[in-house]
Amino acid sequence: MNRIICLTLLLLSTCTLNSHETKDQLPDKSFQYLKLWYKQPAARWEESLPVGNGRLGAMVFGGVHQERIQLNEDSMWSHGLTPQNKKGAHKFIDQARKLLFEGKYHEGQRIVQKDILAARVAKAPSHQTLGDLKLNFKTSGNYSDYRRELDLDTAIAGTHFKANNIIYRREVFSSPVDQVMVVRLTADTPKALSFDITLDRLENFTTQVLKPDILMMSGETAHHKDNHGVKYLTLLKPFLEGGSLQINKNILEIRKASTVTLLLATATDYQLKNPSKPLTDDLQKICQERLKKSAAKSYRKLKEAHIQEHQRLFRRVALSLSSEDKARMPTDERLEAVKKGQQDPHLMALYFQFGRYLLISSSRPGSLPANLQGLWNDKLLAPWFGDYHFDINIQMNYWLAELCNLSECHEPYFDYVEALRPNGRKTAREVYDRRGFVVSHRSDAWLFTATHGDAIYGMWTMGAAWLSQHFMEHYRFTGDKEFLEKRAYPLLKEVCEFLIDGLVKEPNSGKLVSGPSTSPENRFRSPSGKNCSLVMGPAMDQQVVWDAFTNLLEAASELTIKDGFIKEIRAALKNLKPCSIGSDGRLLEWGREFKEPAPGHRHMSFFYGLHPGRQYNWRDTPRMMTALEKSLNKRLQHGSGRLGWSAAWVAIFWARLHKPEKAHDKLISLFKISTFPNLFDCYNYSAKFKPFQIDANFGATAGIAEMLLQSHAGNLHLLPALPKAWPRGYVRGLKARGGFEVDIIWKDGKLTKAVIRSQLGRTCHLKVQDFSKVTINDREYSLKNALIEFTTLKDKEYVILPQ
Ligand code: FUC
Repeated sequence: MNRIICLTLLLLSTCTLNSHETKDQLPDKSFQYLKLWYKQPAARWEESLPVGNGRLGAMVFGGVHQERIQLNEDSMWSHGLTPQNKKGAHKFIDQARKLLFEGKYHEGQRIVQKDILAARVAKAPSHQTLGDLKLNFKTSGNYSDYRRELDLDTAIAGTHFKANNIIYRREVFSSPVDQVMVVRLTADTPKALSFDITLDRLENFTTQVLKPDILMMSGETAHHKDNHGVKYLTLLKPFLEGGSLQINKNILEIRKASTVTLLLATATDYQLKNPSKPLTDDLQKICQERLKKSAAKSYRKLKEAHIQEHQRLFRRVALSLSSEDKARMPTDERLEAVKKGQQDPHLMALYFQFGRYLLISSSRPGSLPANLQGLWNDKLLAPWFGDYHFDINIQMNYWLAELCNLSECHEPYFDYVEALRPNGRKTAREVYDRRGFVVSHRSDAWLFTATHGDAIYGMWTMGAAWLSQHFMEHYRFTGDKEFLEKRAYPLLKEVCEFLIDGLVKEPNSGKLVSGPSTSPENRFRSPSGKNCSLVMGPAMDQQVVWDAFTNLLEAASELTIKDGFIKEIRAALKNLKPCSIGSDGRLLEWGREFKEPAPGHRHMSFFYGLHPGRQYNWRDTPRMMTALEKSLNKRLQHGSGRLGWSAAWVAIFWARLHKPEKAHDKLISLFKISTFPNLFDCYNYSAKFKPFQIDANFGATAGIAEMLLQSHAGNLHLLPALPKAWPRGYVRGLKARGGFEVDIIWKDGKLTKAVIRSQLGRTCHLKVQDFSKVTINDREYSLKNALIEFTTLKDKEYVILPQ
């Protein structure tokens, strides 16, 4: 019996993880069950299956007589008008502040709307589909033995079926190594493949054949002849074993081939460093070179390289929440069963790994960050333009990156935030007359930063500070000092410059507050009976400022920087107005008691300090935690947390509040009302048009990780919110702050073993509930208040066994 079979049997019999297996990366048993699969072709886009290499993506339909492969490229952005800075707006800020301090909310908001906020633009640019690759087969009639799947472990979408007694197979993947999409068609009978190949788009494209056998589609993004944006070019070349290829106008006709491999390459003239200056590279040459290099390799080699690179990231984390018996059922049927109330913890594990798969596939070094649809969009005008929203959405896309051991996939986010800075500095100066940099509540590939739109969402300047949090978190997880010094610190500093220049003393308390600002995208009823959205010092602003200042101070201490600016920040932090609790025990979203016209609003911005911040936890701020819990219950009673990302965020709040059942219920409700058959998040299930929005996929993945491991409160907390529905299981390879990689095994709802690999050699503060003693590498330790502290050596492994 070989080693792999031995291991598989061992795992099957014990269902626990052998810690020594982690290092040499032998496949974990759970990986073979990580497939989304279906018994029928996709009838609509939300049933098709995504592949992507960060930049080049596709949705695969798996049709029998026609295969549709809807293509995407991350920089396919139309252009058009973008909001412009309202220069000199700062002259009106004091006036608005005074009115808000005096309780004249409506009047203050009027000034902001008129004199500070720039206008929204009509016909905003959008991320666009790259087009469709269609394979029209010369077949008709019945078929059987159909199966379509997405293997998360290999990142290959496969289809097979039987027709006229012939078994047909297809594989599609987008290679991060060779930068080409590969489509492979085979049949178990020679000469069985006859089909026509077309490449087209909804508009603005030309398809032609470059003789002898390359299909070329090129053009410029635009929408109904407006909004001209990037230029793009796509080449497709088929490689035949047997059979013939003919050209019929813009169609490649393949007849009687035995095996066909299609290679597709695409390029655009977009450049992130300076989007207003398109690249002048020869797009056709770039694509031709990619095709040439890939064609020099065999299909097996292309596939092997692709799988290896995917698994380098994907296999770092394994999760098992139950036996995998349900994996024998098609994914859509399992989802339906969960909707009807059946338990299926493995579907949760599949969903978790799908979230990791989606990040790997839509965000790799060099690509643009995952947008509102990640990378996958079949429209010219995507929902919310497929843009980057900074008041929750893009940040949620990346909450899993560090936790789930995908630090590299965070890179495009960092590049993008840095690319926003030049415009952001201009906005800080021109609009606010302040140092540092600021962004608006949203931007896109064109990097505009002007504060604009309606006060309810637009008058909010915390976006850059929230974005900067990820830079510090990246350092906390990885300990990458060079990143801290060269990238995180300079950015945090500029963010804090903008923030500190905008703090003013509240007349009554003398404490520092930020504003005018909103609590995105909510409103309150002012004492005069009008719905308003602006105050001085809303809870979220105060929490974001606290977070940014403490991040900067921590970074400065790591880098031993002690300059005047650091002193200034420390002093301002001391005098920053803390959030307050209202007469009914809830945290005050607006810093004062108001009637709430939308008590079940989807945004819960004033929970920032609970998550993604780290201001509040049960040990240090129990009063605030109780207040947040009350606020959350009230919000949920009124219907909050139903829409995709909102539900995912609520699940994380419950995890951080250590309420496992409630966190689990929220995840189940996400399955019940907010998940398409292909497991994509359906943002608004009750709307007529139900848009796909990827943030909840990513947010819920982070939520599942937060239920198993937390490290934001200064200790490494094992199983902080383990629900009854997951009585036994294991997770391998989650990451914790301080540079720890963690495996956890549990049974009957209790920890049985953990393995901590110390990557930086830092002291580990471990929290383990339910036990008074543990052994660490065979040495016995007593726990005080469930806590234990032990020193670690870099690259050493620590086995924790509860006694
Ligand atoms: C935010 C949210 C909306 C939506 C949009 C893309 O503005 O308020 O719900 O998710 O982003």
